[in-house]
Amino acid sequence: MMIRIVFVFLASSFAPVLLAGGANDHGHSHAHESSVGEAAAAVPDRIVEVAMLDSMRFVFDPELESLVAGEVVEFIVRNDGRIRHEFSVGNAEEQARHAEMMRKMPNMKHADPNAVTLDPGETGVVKWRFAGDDTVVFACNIPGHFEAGMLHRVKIEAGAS
Ligand SMILES: [Cu+2]
Repeated sequence: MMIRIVFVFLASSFAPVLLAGGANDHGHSHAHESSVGEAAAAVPDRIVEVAMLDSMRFVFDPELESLVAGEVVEFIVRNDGRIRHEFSVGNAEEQARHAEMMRKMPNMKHADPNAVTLDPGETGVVKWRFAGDDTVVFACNIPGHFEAGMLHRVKIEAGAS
């Protein structure tokens, strides 16, 4: 139910942005179509563990310094802190909108394909197929966390064909 409300909120508030960005090309546009790819059910090309810490850091294992268009990465995310954290995938603009929404509804817990919100000790999975050549922003949008540095940016490289 919560997801549906959020979806409607996103769709109504940001439709002009989506249209301006030309994201609506094949008529199957939805809230999680992004310039950096989409959630994927495919077998992952690689698996990356992500620890979320109260020092407002993501620790990627192995380190995540590059991404290639077309690859599917499964992120196994674990909250090693004592407070709630979130791991979300998006471009800079999407993360800014998401942060704004979180400021309005700070207790919202995500079950969206592009994000997991985890209480201390919890584990979650985000599986994502990267596409395009934008810069991915991995972010925790719990109010104050992004501002404190809880983000990681990686530019998507063109894939070998
Ligand atoms: Cu956080």
